[in-house]
Amino acid sequence: MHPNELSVFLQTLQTIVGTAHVLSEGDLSAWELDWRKREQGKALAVVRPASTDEVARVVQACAAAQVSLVPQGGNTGMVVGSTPDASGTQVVLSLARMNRIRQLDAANLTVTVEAGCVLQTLQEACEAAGFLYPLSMASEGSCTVGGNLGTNAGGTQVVRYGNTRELCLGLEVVTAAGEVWNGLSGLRKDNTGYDLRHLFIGSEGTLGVITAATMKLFPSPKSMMTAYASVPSLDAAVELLGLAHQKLSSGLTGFEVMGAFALRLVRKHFPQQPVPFEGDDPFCVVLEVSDHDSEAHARALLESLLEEALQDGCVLDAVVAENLSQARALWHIRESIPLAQAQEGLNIKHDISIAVSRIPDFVRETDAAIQEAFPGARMVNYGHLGDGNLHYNVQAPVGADAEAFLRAQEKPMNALVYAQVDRFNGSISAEHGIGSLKREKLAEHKSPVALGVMRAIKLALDPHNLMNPGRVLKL
Ligand code: FAD
Ligand code: 2HG
Ligand code: ZN
Repeated sequence: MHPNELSVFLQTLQTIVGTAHVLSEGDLSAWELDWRKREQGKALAVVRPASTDEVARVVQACAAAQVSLVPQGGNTGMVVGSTPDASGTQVVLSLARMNRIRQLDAANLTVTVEAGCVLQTLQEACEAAGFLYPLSMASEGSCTVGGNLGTNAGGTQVVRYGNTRELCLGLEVVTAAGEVWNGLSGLRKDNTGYDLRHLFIGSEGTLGVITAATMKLFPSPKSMMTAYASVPSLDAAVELLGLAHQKLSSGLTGFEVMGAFALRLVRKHFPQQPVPFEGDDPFCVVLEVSDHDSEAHARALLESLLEEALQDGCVLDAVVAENLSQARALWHIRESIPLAQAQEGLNIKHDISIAVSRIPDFVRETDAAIQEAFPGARMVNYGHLGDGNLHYNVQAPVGADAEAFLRAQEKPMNALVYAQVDRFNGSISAEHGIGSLKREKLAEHKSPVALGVMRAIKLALDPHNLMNPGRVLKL
């Protein structure tokens, strides 16, 4: 853009959102560098609107100047989707100031909230009103409702409540043309043609900007009880999951698995954090039961499940949290794994899903293939076993330079793992999305028919390719 044009464009943005909320100088790395530090981008400007109307006017101004936009929430995404590319020509549209909870409708069991509201803030506000907003993940202190919807985030409660898509009843969206679509109905039944909300959920900012959403609430359970168990194998973990479904039914609200090396990383990088069972059992699980009767009832259910599992041999040892702070500490072990991995150094991630029943075979075969092709590679295998989502991650061999390992081995490692995922009829992105990191892989692993339909939708809604271009799809 010519300097005069640029100055006029920035002035237009300043008129819309206020001078203080158009950042184009100084250290913008908080908006330009992705959480995993995979790519450092360069923004033309960071724009921080405070209302839906301001978002619409910013989008219109960008469209008029043919400037592309990157919607950003908490910038905790894992696939390089929320930061600008390195060209210095993209505007980062930060939704952080749009953080109001607009309405909590107790009778309708819904909450209408702006896109920039931090997930934990929403959880806490709902809890204070006697309701559960169940979406939960380790990034909840910074990720936002808009980012959760943009990525269709999963997290630790999917086994009972589903992912973000299943929690969403309505959206307010600013389209690529800068129009506002108000679809905040809060209806559980509405068969009036195509359900547009599902197009925008999981579209990673490539079709429009989500400015608000109406989300489902649930009555707060009387009690939530957490157990931590070591298991002799992944087969045993799957057996325990089956038993938990049988005995707890919809009371089972969390079921996470953690491999021995993932736990070793937590012990190494967070030595102050106690981790049960010093031995190196191959896997441990965190499981949670929610109960609408009483704490005693929840405890009895969980203890009876664990007794049976110990007798069957699918559990080697187990502890049940005595109180809320112990429960939090057990969950904290699981939630610390991505941070411990980051401390250990750059790593290769595979956020994959496979039918739960086939996960043990997948891991056995793929672990062996990796050890043969990449001797010494360290498997950081953990994740949301309850819904079939593994974080099948890889750390460089001991002593190897992590950056060099990543540069040389990420592509062949991805190829090996994703070929296995295809063989097992799984998905190469269970919950993190595609961003720019997995865009080439999507083209290789998704059916050409599906890709064609996706391209047609993108071009229909964003014909000038200004909404988060280069993410998800290559046009
Ligand atoms: P951002 O990172 O800012 O954006 C993510 C994508 O959404 C981008 O493509 C962006 O353009 C788009 N977007 C953001 N806001 C909007 C909007 N208003 N309208 C349209 N598009 C928008 N993810 C899981 O699914 N499950 C987990 O368990 C989980 N655990 C995590 C743990 C850690 C420690 C970390 C760092 C991340 C984790 N994540 C997890 C990934 C990440 O937190 C989620 O993807 C989260 O939903 C991103 O929210 P955000 O506000 O940070 O979005
Ligand atoms: C989690 O479940 C997140 O902890 C992050 O989805 C996964 O870092 C990862 O690979
Ligand atoms: Zn996850």
